[in-house]
Amino acid sequence: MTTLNSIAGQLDGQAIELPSWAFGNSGTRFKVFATPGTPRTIQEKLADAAQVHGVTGLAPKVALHIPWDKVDDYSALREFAGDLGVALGTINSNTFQDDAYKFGSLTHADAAIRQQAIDHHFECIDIMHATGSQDLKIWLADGTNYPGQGDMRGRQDRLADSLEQIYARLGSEQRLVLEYKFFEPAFYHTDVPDWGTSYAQVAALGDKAMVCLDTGHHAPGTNIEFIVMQLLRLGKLGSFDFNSRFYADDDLIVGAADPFQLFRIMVEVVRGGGYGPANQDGSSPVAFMLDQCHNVEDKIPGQIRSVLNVQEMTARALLVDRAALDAAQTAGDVLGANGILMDAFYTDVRGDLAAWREGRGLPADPLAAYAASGYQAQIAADRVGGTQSSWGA
Ligand code: PSV
Ligand code: MN
Ligand code: MN
Repeated sequence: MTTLNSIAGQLDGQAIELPSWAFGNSGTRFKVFATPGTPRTIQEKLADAAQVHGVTGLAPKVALHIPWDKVDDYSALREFAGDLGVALGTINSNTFQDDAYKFGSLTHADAAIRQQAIDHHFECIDIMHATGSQDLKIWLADGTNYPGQGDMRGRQDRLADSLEQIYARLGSEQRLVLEYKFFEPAFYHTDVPDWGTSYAQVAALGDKAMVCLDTGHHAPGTNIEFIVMQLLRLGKLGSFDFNSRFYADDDLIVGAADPFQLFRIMVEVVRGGGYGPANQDGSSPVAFMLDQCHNVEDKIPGQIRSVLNVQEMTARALLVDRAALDAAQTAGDVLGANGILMDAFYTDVRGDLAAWREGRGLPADPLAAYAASGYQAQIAADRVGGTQSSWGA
């Protein structure tokens, strides 16, 4: 049996990017609950994200959503983040909140609106140069609600053309990741509904275009780890948006709804070479990001819980005795092979990870350390007045 000691080194350097929007108020279409201390600016969101990194050592980057996190000077924002001990990460474009995009953005039949959406992505690439970000993440709300409403083929062709123009603007170190989602906000057809469509679109672009897999964007019962395996096999898994779901795109804390699924995903990530330091040819490994909203729980502890969940399942995945598993699989030992996987899954790594943290100057219990820090009371007292930032604001 592999012990945590033998894989501890592989946990060093694990980085899970936090979404800036997880720190703002969010809710459902019924109610957005205000929480005392909610950031009013992107600078305050960065300060909160730095708290998560400070107690876990796992979250050195923060993803921005444009225009939610729009500022005048991105180089200054980069410096501000650096002073807090974090860096700016993925830039997320947003073509889902303007009236102009009611019938689509990069797929729109009207050339002027399509150009507006392309120009927005050019602006995002300019921002990436200033922030030092590697990835431009594109998620499109494009789709239709009724059969016959749009020409699905024409929309796919226009999407390919739009992406080609955006791709051509990328710097040599920059990547484009295309996120898929099977439904919502469109309910009849979505223009990038599945990994196959995303793969087909990015494969036509080139090496710097990859697929983004959001764990909440699949139909119930989908074998997500199979998709992870296939995309890694094809060299096209660029990034994860981690979260968990019970029903639709719930955006709950990763690993909360189905820890076993997170484990199975991480097993395939490790198996497929998607985990670890940058590849020797300089290409990046898979980027791990959270895409969550905290509707009723405190946001900073919610993010701390999330990155710890990812670390725990990564550790358990690294504990899988690969040689024994290969042998059992080859021998057709069905229950033996399954037992080897389950042994790793059922290993409680929490005590060992607390020791791992202490060995690196981090608190053994990050949630307790955050609670004891007084930060939550401080921001609740300080951040009065102004407009609390919320999802989409
Ligand atoms: C869409 O549901 C999505 O997962 C995309 O990643 C967006 O950018 C994000 O949510 C916004 O929260
Ligand atoms: Mn997402
Ligand atoms: Mn989503």
